[in-house]
Amino acid sequence: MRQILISLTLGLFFSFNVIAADSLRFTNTRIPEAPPGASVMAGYMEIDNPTNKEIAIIAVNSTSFKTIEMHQSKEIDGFAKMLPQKKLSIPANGKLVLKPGSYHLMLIKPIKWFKHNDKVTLDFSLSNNTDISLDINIKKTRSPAMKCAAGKCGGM
Ligand SMILES: [Cu+2]
Repeated sequence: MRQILISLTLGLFFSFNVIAADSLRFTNTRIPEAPPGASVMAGYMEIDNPTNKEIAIIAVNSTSFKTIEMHQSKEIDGFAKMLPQKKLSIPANGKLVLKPGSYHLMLIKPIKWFKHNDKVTLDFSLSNNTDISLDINIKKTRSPAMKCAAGKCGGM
């Protein structure tokens, strides 16, 4: 009887651990290089949620930037606008793609000029009370650098 109890407890503990480790998965993470002196950079990535519960990103922080906002680019009355988001929700067993012209991270006021192959660390705070840190390399790209509409970046 005692042995059955122990294995039951272990079984529960083990499956709990598996669920806990099974959080958001980030792929194709990239931050395009911006010209020297640029006040903002953009972060793009694909985020998969392999769990059975919706998980939201509720904050993103980094020691490399003054502040990081979550934005959605949208065309409103013919003008491209960036709408600050309080959170980015990734549906259960679903996916959210951060890409130019859509959802993205707005990396505001880099502490220095980050150039090709420099690395920055982003810390994601999730709604399930976990944190995920990602190291992302700056990449020089051929696509034009993202501009803030009319000099406005979110609440700035
Ligand atoms: Cu933006």
